[in-house]
Amino acid sequence: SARTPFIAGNWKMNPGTKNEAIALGKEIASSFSDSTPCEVALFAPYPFLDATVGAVGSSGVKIGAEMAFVEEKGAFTAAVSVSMIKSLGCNWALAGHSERRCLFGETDEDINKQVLNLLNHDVGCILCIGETQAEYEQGLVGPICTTQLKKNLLGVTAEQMANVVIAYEPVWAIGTGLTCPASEAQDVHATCRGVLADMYGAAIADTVRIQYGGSVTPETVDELMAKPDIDGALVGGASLVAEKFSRIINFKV
Ligand code: G2H
Repeated sequence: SARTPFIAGNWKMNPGTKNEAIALGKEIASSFSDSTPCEVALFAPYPFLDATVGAVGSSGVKIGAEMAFVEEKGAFTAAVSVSMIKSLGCNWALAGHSERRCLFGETDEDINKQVLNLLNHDVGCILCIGETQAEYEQGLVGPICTTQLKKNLLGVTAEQMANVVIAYEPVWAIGTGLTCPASEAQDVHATCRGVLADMYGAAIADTVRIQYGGSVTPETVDELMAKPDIDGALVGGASLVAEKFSRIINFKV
């Protein structure tokens, strides 16, 4: 396809110190070259965003926030706005990661507001969707992904979809070492692309990158990336080990 693959690291509440973030950012940036077959971004904790932007320098690796609050400024203790992260040189953010949904109670409506706010600030958005283990066992993968896409993208224009990437992350595969088999992930990605086609038309749906996330490793990335509707990966644990993440971004097709 004409879609440029996109692989991102989600550091979550790691690494532990600014110096570790700098070292990891530098090492990852040094493995990104003209022959790297994808766009690369790292999502870092707020206190380390500035230093990580500096660490990757002019390598071309993009740095983003793991979420951005929907208000512009004011009395919102501990919250961080899109304009704040933009002022650090970050033009990407995640929205709707399952940990935000499950552990912090973010609703589909909250996530929809975050997505719209990012796009209205011209910041790229990786919208994370995916079913829980219980939903998976009940055969609800298609309906859950469809509902999340429709609710979370409500009001997003066709033009704004150029700044949207979808990450399909089955919650039961996150941090568990259980990777969703590539063929199963491919089926879900095709379903998601069909939903996007219903919403925006086939031509736009064909341009949207859909990443797979959930225990991606150097051992599983090549097979995933060979699938026609898998356009990248959102990598947690393995993005904290430079050697592993370097191999993942330099996947072999
Ligand atoms: C899923 C993923 C990154 P991990 O959350 O977003 O994490 O690769 O550790 O399963």
